[in-house]
Amino acid sequence: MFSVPLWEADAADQSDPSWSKRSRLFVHAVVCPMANVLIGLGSNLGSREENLRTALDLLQQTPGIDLRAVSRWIPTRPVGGPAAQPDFLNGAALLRTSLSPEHLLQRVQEIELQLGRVRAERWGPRPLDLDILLYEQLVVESPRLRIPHPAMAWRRFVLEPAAQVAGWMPHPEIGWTVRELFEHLRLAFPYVAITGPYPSLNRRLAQQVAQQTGAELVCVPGWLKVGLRMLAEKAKEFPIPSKQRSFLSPDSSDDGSWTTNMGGMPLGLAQNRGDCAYLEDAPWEEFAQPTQLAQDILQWLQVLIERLPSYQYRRASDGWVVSDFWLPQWLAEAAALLGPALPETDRRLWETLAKWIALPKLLVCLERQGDGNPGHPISDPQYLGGKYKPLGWQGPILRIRLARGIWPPRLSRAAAEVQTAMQAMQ
Ligand code: A4P
Ligand code: MG
Repeated sequence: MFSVPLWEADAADQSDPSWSKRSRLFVHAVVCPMANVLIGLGSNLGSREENLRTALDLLQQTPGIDLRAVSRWIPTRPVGGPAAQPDFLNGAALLRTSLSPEHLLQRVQEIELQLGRVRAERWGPRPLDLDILLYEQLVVESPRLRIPHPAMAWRRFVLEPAAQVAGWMPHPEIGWTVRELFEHLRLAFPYVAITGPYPSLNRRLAQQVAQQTGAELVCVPGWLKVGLRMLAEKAKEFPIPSKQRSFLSPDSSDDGSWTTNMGGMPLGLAQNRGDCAYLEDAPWEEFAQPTQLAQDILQWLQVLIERLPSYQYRRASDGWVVSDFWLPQWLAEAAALLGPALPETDRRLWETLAKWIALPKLLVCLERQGDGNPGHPISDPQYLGGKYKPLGWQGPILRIRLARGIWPPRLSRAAAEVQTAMQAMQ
């Protein structure tokens, strides 16, 4: 073991942009015994302040933990959980520790129990809740432990105190610092964009969320009608290779719609609904000729771009807006499909366009199990960001994984999750 850890040298200048990279290298090399850890604290039962103070004392007394900074306590309204539970007092602490993430979890759970925590229901009232928000630049995904804490990136009761003690700490998956996440939360337009590879599910979820929250609903058919109808019609002209025939066949019904058949589950592809036909339930990569399709998408997007200046995201009131699409994803999908064939003029046009598009406070990505992995990378906003930076997504993202098997899935759980996230952002 080094007597002067690499860590000490790096810690001296945390504003250095290369710092996070070096610290990541360092953690993986396990050279240094001390890691920076951000903890979130909350209490809404008993003597809240005393509970939080005792928790900090117990942490500080733990061998291998050095308490470096503590935020102010912030009173907050409960987010999620049973109705009428008491208000919380929240805070954050920065530690340096030699404990592994698993040992630290064990220790914080012991402290929660010592303070009378009973795990009765999720998000229920508790004398003490200790969450490990960040552990250096580690990403941990196990059944018992997830780091970064999956909801930290959009929760006000987490980010506000966290920014006081560890504003400089980068979120390893998003790439923004805690301070940048908090600024985004404070300043971004109150807009939630719902995306994912199945447009009809995006639409149903957006409708449910808008209904439950009173948010303004912005739907694809409302302003992309012409483009999508043309696209749907175009899709019908594609030659379909024989191996895909059973998967994509003209429907026998009068309206001329197509259906796909995935494992016996019929899915609409291009359906005529009155005067408005639109693509449905067909991820781009499943089309016979993705490159051709991408070029068509680009053409229709030109139409959209011409119409955009007349479209206003903002309305008179300051209420929430929820959309059943996230425009840059389509642009990025087209760009990713076309690769180097993407014309330079289009590239520049969209970079300009990207600056006009309201940045969602939260991007919700509906995923089916299997999406987002190498089999279906194109539906993943972060993958797209890697492929085509200006249109990719780097901000907070709520991924909702839909159960396998039931198709189309019920979306009430997903809608409740989005609603809780919206509550947490206020
Ligand atoms: N677990 C996984 N990852 C972690 C992590 N990074 N840190 C596991 C800590 N624990 C982690 O947690 C359930 C299980 O999560 C643990 O057994 C552990 O193995 P829990 O503390 O038993 O239950 P919980 O806290 O009810 O559930 P959860 O999902 O952790 O909820 P959160 O995210 O902690 O949110 N509103 C306000 N205003 N202020 C709050 O502090 N807190 C919550 C709880 C909800 N609403 C709130 C607040
Ligand atoms: Mg918890």
